[in-house]
Amino acid sequence: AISSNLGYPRIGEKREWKRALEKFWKGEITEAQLISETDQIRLQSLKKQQDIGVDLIPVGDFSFYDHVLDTSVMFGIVPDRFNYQGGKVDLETYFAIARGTKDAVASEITKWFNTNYHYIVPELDNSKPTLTENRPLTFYQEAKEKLGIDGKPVLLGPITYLHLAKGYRKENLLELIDTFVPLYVQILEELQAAGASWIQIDEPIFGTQLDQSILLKAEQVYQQFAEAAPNLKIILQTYFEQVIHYQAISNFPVHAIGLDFVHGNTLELIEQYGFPSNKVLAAGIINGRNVWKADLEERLSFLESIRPYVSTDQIILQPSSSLLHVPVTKKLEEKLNNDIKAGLSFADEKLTEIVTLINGWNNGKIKITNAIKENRVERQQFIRASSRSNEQVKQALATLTASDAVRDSSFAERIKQQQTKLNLPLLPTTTIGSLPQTAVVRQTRTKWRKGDITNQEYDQFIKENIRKWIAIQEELGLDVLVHGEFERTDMVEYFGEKLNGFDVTEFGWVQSYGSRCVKPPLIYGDVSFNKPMTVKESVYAQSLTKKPVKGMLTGPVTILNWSFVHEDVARFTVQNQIAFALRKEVQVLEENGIQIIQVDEPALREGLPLDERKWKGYLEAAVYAFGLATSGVSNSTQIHTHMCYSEFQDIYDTIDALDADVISIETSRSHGEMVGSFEDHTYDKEIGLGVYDIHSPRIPAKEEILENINRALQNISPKQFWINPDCGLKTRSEEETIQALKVMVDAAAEVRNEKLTYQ
Ligand code: THG
Ligand code: ZN
Repeated sequence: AISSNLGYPRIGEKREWKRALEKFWKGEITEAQLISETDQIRLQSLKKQQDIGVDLIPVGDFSFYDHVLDTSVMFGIVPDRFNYQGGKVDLETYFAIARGTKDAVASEITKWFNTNYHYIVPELDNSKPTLTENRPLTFYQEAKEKLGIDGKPVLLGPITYLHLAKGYRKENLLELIDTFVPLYVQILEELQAAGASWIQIDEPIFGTQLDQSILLKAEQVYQQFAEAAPNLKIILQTYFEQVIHYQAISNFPVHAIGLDFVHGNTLELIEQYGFPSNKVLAAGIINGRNVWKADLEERLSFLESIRPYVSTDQIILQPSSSLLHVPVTKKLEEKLNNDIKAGLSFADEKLTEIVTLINGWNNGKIKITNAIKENRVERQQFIRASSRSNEQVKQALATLTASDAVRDSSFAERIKQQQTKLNLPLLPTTTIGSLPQTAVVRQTRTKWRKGDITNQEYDQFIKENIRKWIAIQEELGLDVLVHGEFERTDMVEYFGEKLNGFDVTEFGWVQSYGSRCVKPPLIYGDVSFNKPMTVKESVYAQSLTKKPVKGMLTGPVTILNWSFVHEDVARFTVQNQIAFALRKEVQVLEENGIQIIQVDEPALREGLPLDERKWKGYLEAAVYAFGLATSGVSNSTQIHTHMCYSEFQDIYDTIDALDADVISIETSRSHGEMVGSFEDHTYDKEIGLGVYDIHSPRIPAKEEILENINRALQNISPKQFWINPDCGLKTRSEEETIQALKVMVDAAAEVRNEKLTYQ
């Protein structure tokens, strides 16, 4: 067996990549400097993989922004508005597509399968694909010349690439695939001529449901690839899920099939249908999506269960997916508790695990090496750490039943009591939660974290911001106010720092989109409520005004989805533990006079499993957890939730089942579509749809907002409708925010008067 990697993080150990990019965008370094800095990061990463002893090292996985965009520009797919004239796409155009210019809006970004990584959606429209550069070849030659690495170029496959693209009609997909085949063929031929031995062609789309016609086409395509470059060992690589059409794919005429043995039940597929004796199995057996140390002895015995179907020399051991989704190395973490650190494994450590497995297994006989013994000792140190277990929480959860996750009364009854208490006008106005985080806010937080200012000074600073913005919101005439979340950076990290069972890292960054990164908290043990997390700020804000101030929490589904969760209990159990802790927070807010509590679930839709057969279980668990978090309050306390733009139709019943009194949905970039979905469904609870796009620095015109409101009111009763902007005000300036909200409040007043007159 040999070892392989599918992709390495781009960002560098200390996010050097991000820093270089952002400096370049600000004009602080030249293009040549950007290139030289990123060359260095890339070569260091290759060198590290070489030193660890990885046999097949991926090349061409590097990107200046996103690998889907890299694929687009390689094929000359550039939207007309960027005035592309043919030939190699320069960096300026590349970044213009990703980030927009003052004359042309950026291409859309969207989530990469079920991960937290976002790619740039290819816009095919009428573009004619051509090969503008052989990217995999460039990177193959670089690694060979500079480091003597016979790398494995990585290429996004045509079936997946075209499924992710937009700007064509579904019925033309098969023909469209044919127009790309000659370009792929040229890439493969040139790689073969340059002496490459392997190529990894990524097709994660095979983890989703596909039509028979696509599968047949895909088989023909790979037949053409194999014929074009017979000496190139093609690995058809899938990941993130067990493949749905295993029988079809395992017979594709390629050298190797890459399968994810961590997510889904791939072993069962092999046991049922076998594995072709003329192919190599690239087995993803180390989790590429999580940060916990694998149990290597368990992995070895897992390999033994694959052995009846594949001979030892027919196997490649590798992570389940690219390591893009995990941080680079744990070696920099100096503040973490030792027991927790012992249980961690980031990208470098995962590659070491693979090499250790190879040494322990290679000749087909399991040999317990020193490295495997060490793995056992360190894992036990983590597993047995006393801080991980909380019997009280386990017992409390064990006694819960379905009725613990539902409100006391129906919505019809609750809303009457809430109206009496809140006395809100028709079409109430509010915002989603965060208010502008100025440079001063961010600098002050950094100073506080470094210990340059005291807790008291920091608290005082946050209070001043809250006071300032409560006054602004009153002045604007908003009906339901927010405290502004000045105390929070990333919302998940904020809760992660405060709940038991969580910890946060110093350098555990992963790329989210472009140069933007997130630092997911670690959930290392049973989760429980420690002390109030948001009460101080909410209560202070409420003390300044007679209008209701919303309490602001992040929901259990989102906290789970955006964290690295340990693997020894089921995810849904951890989700319920988080929900149970939030339930306590919700109750404490209520006890302290907060009458409206918003529990956001922006990640609910994006966490849907790739395999539709798993949707039902996922959604039922989500509804239960949300209910557990929010049902502990009296009827007269109003529960809100918020979701970011999502293909709402897919989860309509779930949104209804969450039973939130009010939901707000980010919509303004697709207002018509979203509103239209209310024609087909009756929704009886209250709802706010973003009435202007906060992502644009332009102040919206009143007419524009009126149009959005009136369009919504064609399908939604004014008695149910709330008026709010989209989420994300924290990224806007104070000036812009105030001006835009003023227009929104004006527009709301105008519609309100009309409706009252006609009633
Ligand atoms: N939190 C978490 N995950 C998320 C989001 C989130 N995943 C999906 C979505 N939101 C991703 N969106 C963003 C938006 C902004 C940033 C990252 C992801 C961002 N990050 C700063 C950066 O990279 O400069 C981090 C700065 C810092 O704290 O040092 O701007 O909201 N968990
Ligand atoms: Zn949102």
